[in-house]
Amino acid sequence: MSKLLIENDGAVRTLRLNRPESLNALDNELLTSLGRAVADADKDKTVRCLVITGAGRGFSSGQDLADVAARYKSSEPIELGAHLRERYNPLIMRIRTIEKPVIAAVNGVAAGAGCSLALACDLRVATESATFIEAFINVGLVPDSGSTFMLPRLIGVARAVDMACTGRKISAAEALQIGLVNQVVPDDQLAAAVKKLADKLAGLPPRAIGLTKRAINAAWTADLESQLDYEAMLQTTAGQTRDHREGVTAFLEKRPPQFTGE
Ligand code: LHQ
Repeated sequence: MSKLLIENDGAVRTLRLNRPESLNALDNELLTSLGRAVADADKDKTVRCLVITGAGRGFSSGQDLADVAARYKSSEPIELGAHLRERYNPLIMRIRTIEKPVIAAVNGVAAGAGCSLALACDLRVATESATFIEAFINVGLVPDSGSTFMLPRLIGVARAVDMACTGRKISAAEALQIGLVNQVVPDDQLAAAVKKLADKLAGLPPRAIGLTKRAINAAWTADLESQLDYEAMLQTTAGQTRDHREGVTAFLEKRPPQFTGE
């Protein structure tokens, strides 16, 4: 059985981490497959929205600690930076830069790099029983895979420090309250809620969505003046799409727009 299941439903592609016995711990094979699958979705014009979720009762428990166990049995110094640079960082960059919306459908615990993975997505829909744990501190590590970048931006510095330094478990209800997730739904309604959101996003003009994501990414590190200029530049591009023309024409003709991605 593949460690990553790829499912297509119209223009929505779902990537399902499939190691339920370890709550979808991330081993090298799964990380490689996930990176490839995001790159493939980027190239595939029929995909307009990507969903990342987990099989079984977990979203992802982060780095597979069994997969790296050998290092801890040896007296050699442990070097984790190379592992992050090679496996995690390119994946996180791919998710942030793919010009399509990426939804994390958080079906259970998201811990360590599994939490970072959820944070790297554009939107998070969680079940009522989902939890978020910046588990790194519990094993003597700093948050990685983008958590130190995403967390303070999503929930503010004080809350980010709380999560990162205590490693405490955040419930879905608290995650919603602090802005860590966009939506919380009953456990048995996750698939339906995610489908509704993903179909909505997939029906919107893809180029404008991609450029919006680019603008919001840039805003995190920009000053106002350069961001205003960047918006104007992106708007020049968006303004020249057929979808923009279609959106305005449809509005004036009082009919629903048909966006084609051109
Ligand atoms: C696991 C894991 C797991 C393997 C549960 N690995 N099997 C980057 C670079 C390189 C190295 C280090 O790390 C990093 C970044 C990171 O991600 S560091 C953080 C790594 N993750 C963790 O420390 C989380 C460890 N897991 C837990 O704390 C708990 O399992 C959580 C809170 C996620 C869930 O607790 P429970 O719901 O009580 O489930 P459980 O603990 O009983 O786990 C179920 C099974 O999954 C169990 O296996 P078993 O054979 O006993 O049923 C666990 O051993 C296995 N599992 N996480 N990361």
